[in-house]
Formats: sequence, C-alpha cells, structure tokens
Amino acid sequence: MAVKDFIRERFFPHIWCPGCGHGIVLNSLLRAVESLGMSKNEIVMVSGIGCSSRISGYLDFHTLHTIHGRALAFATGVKLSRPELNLIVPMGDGDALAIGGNHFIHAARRNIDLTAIVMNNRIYGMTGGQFSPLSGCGVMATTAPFATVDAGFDVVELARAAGATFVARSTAYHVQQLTKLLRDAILHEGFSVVEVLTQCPTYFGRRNKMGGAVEMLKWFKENTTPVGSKAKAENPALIERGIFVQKEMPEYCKAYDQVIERAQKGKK
Ligand SMILES: Cc1ncc(C[n+]2csc(CCOP(=O)(O)OP(=O)(O)O)c2C)c(N)n1
Repeated sequence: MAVKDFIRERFFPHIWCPGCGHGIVLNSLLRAVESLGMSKNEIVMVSGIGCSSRISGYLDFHTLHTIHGRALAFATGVKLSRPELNLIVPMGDGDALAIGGNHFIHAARRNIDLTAIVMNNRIYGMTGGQFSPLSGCGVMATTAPFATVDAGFDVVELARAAGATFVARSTAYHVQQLTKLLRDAILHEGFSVVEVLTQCPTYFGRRNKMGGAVEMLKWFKENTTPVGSKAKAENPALIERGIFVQKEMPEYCKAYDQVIERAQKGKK
C-alpha cells in the first residue's frame, strides 16, 4: 500500500485510546492524499495540541506540531511564505473553536488556501474530558458533572458566516464520503473546512452513556443524513452530511501578491 509511505512507523504505537475515531480520520486523509497523487514534499501539516493534533506526528509530510489553538496562525505564516505548498490543518473541537476560535473565523474571512479539519469529538480528549464549545447542551463532562447548559456552535454555519469558501461535514462512520470530502477540500482554492464527527468512547461515550466505539459509530449512522434529504425535512434533529458551501472567491495569498506588485511598481 502506497499510503504506508506517508506514515512515520517509528512513532507507533499511537497514543489514541482503543476505539478513538481520530485514527479513522488519519486513514481517510491518507487515502485522499494518495488518490490525488500528491508527493509528500508538497504537503505541510500544521497542528496545535490535543489528541487530534497528534496526527501530525504520525505522518511523513512536512509537519509542525505547534501550540494549542494556534495551528491556523502558524499555517497562515507558512502558506504566505510558501504559497505553492498544500497546507492541511487538523484540529480538535477545543483547539479549533475554543482557544482557537478567533483564528478560525479570521482564516475563514481571509479565504486563505488552507484545509482545516475539525475533528469534533465534542469533548477535550487529551486533558480528561472537559466540555468544549461543540459539546452542546445537556452533555456530561468532567467540568459539567450535572450537565452543560451551554449551546454548541454549528461549525458549518459558523464557517459559512465567517466566509469559508468550502464547507463540508461527515463522520468517522462514513469513511468513503469523508475521503471524498477531504479530497475536494484539498483541491479547493481558498479556506476549506471539513467537520468530522468522531467518537471519543473514553470521555464522551462513557460519561454520556453512549456505549463503546461501535455504538457511537452506529449513532453517527442513525442520526445523520445527506444534505438536503427528505429525511431531514421529516426529522429536523438529524445532522446533515455533505458539502454545504463551495464557491470561488479571491484567495488571500494571490491577493497579497498583487499588493506586493503594486508596492514594487510604486502605484497605489
Ligand atoms: C495554551 C494552552 N491551554 C491549554 C492547554 C491544555 N490543553 C491541551 S489539549 C487541550 C484540549 C484538547 O481538546 P481538543 O482540542 O478538543 O482535542 P482532542 O484532544 O479532543 O482531540 C487543552 C485544554 C495547552 N496545552 N495550552
């Protein structure tokens, strides 16, 4: 399997708990990259801190494992200095939308050509199960032993409103769709966001009595539906999967190059 060439075997076994969905995302991402025929030298993966962010250690791309919540800021710097490279930024829900929420909306607003993957397990996995801005209301967490009272963000609506030009969602159950969406997101020129609902049986599943990994994956199967389906009209509680936004807008690095050109010519 050619994908094996993309893995740093020396860092295995990985740190993820048995049944964690993050490994499924890693697998889908590798298949997406392989299907694009990209060389690993053309890819830079930038991550922050979290179970999800550890993915950058396991892949033999150019990788930067940075600080919690700041992956998009580092990635913006890399992309502006080397726009010919493909930047992939995997993040946890806390990383992307709690401490990193401001970076997220501004990267979307600028339409810089990065692929942001939000690995949404609705909990802070690495630090022991605190609730995140994507946990939603009525969720048990170590920091909410009597359940949360905060509503969660809808990543798709947030990314859309902030200006992302490609926005999609899938789950760790729907691996073929996920692979395709990751491929489309990498190909898209502009800020692309793929939200992946992924299971954390250890902290989210156990506390919320959702069962183990298999039951959580079944939950994704039974509680999601393709975007625009009839099922959603009949049952508004279903979570939609698919592509929500796909449009062309001026890309930030290209627009910035034009500013440099104008400055060099001395023209306003
Ligand atoms: C500035 C800073 N604040 C807090 C932490 C502690 N910390 C590390 S990972 C993490 C949250 C991880 O949750 P998430 O981003 O959702 O990813 P997951 O582990 O669930 O994949 C926190 C709070 C840190 N490393 N740095």
